[in-house]
Amino acid sequence: MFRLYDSLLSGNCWKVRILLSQLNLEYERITLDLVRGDTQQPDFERISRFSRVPTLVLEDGRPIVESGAILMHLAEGTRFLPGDRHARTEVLSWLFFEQADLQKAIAYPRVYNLRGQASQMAGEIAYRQKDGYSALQKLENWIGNRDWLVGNGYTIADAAVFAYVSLAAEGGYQMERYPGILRWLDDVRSTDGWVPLIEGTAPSR
Ligand SMILES: N[C@@H](CCC(=O)N[C@@H](CS)C(=O)NCC(=O)O)C(=O)O
Repeated sequence: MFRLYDSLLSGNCWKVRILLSQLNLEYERITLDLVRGDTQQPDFERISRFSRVPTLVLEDGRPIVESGAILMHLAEGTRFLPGDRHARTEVLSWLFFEQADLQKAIAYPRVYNLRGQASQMAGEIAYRQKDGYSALQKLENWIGNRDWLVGNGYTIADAAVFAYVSLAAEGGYQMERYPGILRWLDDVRSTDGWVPLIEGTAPSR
């Protein structure tokens, strides 16, 4: 069975759990406490070379780090990753764009808000949001006249970009500016096997 090291509120971990569920794969879930410093413990550092979650341990014991790499590995040979070379490369483009332009721009303001540090970190939040709004506008321009990010169906590109973009309001982003994104987020939530960030809760909007 796969083993997934994750944390409760991480969007990077959530995208992996969404795909594991959509592929109907069983896995052991080990939820680390980041505030307590679980990722810095020597036992975990031996498993995860970047000392971060998500880390997926395969059935043969080999670990995979980086959420995008985990998604690529799990989706290989399934309908969630196209076989066509150009389409696969388009999927990769979205995985890179999500990590470079969206993820931190959303995650940092979100964490400051969740930890009640919004006023203390106002300058940093504004700096991150400037980049984040620019990336969200690029996403809106693309998805505003398409159903899915790549080709005609849902792929891991959608799962990867969905996670943090759907949490952007928690980072103080005014998402009503982006009707195309909001429609697409709902479409992702409606895909078979989709799971919420926290089990048993309604999707947050
Ligand atoms: N690029 C990485 C980012 C992973 C990441 O930032 N993980 C955070 C939680 S979202 C983490 O483990 N932080 C704990 C730490 O850095 O000690 C990915 O996509 O997997």
